[in-house]
Amino acid sequence: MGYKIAIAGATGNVGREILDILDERGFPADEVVALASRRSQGTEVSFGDKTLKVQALENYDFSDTDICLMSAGGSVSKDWAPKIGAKGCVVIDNSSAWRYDADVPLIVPEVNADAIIGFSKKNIIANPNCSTAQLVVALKPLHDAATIKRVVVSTYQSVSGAGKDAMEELFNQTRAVFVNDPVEAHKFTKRIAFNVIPHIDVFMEDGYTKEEWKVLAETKKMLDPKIKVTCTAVRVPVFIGHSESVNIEFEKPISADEARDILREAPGCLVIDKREDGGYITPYESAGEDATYISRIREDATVENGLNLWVVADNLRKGAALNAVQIAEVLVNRRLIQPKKRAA
Ligand code: 11C
Repeated sequence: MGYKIAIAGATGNVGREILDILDERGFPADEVVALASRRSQGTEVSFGDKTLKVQALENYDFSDTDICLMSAGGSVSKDWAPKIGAKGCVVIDNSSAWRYDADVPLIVPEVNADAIIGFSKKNIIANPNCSTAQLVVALKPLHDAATIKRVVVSTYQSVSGAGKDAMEELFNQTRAVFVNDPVEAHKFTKRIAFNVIPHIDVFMEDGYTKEEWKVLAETKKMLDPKIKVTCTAVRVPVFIGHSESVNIEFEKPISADEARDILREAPGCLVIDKREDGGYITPYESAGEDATYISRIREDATVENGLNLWVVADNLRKGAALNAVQIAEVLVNRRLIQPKKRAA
């Protein structure tokens, strides 16, 4: 008997990607249910060669559902995840609502799968922010080898991280520039076409943005609270794929060649690092792929035991949907949940 899975936020960028990934990976589901707000009720979404009719989240009874993969925004998660969890359905939540709760494991399976064990306190597991997910996949094997002291990250984040409307805004602005129409900004604070914006999510009191804060808080929670992390998060006119320039200072010596060998063997990582024209990955090439790509591995001679890396991943997949499905696979493969008994 397989599992019954609900996807909350099934009409969004990440929800649709979750449906594709469940199908691609042959997740052991007997039934998959697409949920969204009442506004989207009746909309159709694809699941493999099937079409699912979207049901309203607020009318759905979770009692016989095993796992809810939720990507419906922070306020929906805050309200609904505890109610769904109380019905005995494990919520894997893609928002930032539960990530920093001490009773909610924050999981990237390649990094801290064992921490999942704490999920039963609230029946909620958090999926990290996309920029953190790819970062920790690359950092974990290097931390194990040479102990990271400090990381300086600059992100180059695609517009799909801000949703479907943001993708449309990049498209419309780009076209407007070419046909000499006025360029209108609604979703972003400034024009994104042919521009970059050093602002993602809200500003915090210390001058950092919440996106930047998430990278440090989540890296510490998943990898090691002792690691110092600082970040500048930037939106770039790319549709899919977040890129990161990562400067790392280690306690122990580690050469670029050693790091390359370690990363080549590391789960979830794919090294593309030829020191020649085109011998590196760009976000365009990462779109639709599962790997966290690492390029431009080189020593930083300005600090003791320093390395620089270029890390790229599909933010909708490893940064969101794929990681959520991998968490569900950990629950199933480790037999941490059993399918509920359902009427035939
Ligand atoms: C972006 N990283 O690129 C954000 C999207 O906390 O899950 C994901 C926000 C989050 O805009």
